[in-house]
Amino acid sequence: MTIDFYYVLGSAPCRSVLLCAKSLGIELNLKETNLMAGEHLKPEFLKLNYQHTVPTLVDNGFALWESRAILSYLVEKYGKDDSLYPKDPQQRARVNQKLYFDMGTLYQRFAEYYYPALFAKAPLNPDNYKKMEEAVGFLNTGLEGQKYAAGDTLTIADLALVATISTYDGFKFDFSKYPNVAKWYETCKTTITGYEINQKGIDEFVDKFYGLLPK
Ligand SMILES: N[C@@H](CCC(=O)N[C@@H](CS)C(=O)NCC(=O)O)C(=O)O
Repeated sequence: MTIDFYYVLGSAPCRSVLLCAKSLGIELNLKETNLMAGEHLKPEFLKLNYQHTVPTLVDNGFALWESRAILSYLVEKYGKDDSLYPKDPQQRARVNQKLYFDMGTLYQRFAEYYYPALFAKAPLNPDNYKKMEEAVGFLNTGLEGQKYAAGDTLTIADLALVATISTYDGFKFDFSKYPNVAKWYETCKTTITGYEINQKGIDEFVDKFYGLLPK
């Protein structure tokens, strides 16, 4: 059995999948993909993923992209139990809610604030920073009275969210006004199997991009 994994270590969605593989004890056949060199636009990659994004997983011929879909697939296919992605409909709904929040709000707002400056030399828009703060505030409220994002046990929602929150952290977001997020982030760092891989990716992302921000 070979599971090919096309990825960039600095990318948040790729890091969440790497964490999931560590938690499940699955070995991925790592295929680092150089986006700057356009490797994701080559015909052989487009045959796997016409949307040309990383992460892309190819499990014995089955190609899948969209990191959160990959996370749930890996747990359903390879998890020894359902703890990372509970089968109970309401527990699963809570996990899905956080995954959609991560994709559509938390990560999206980071991208809306920073990407125009990083990739199009546009000025930073303070209104969009407020939106990022609001999103972290939502996460903070949701974490009240619980250890992890979707309840008291670690799920794939935490893996996706910690990849995003650590990206905020790499770009020096101040979590002091969000104590539940700060506490949960520390819990994630110490309880997620193989967390170091996420840190390594963040360091790479920050090294490459933080210096490009307008002064
Ligand atoms: N929602 C997607 C986002 C994937 C994504 O946009 N990946 C970026 C790298 S972080 C990429 O591959 N960009 C190249 C492109 O879109 O051509 C996911 O979670 O997998």
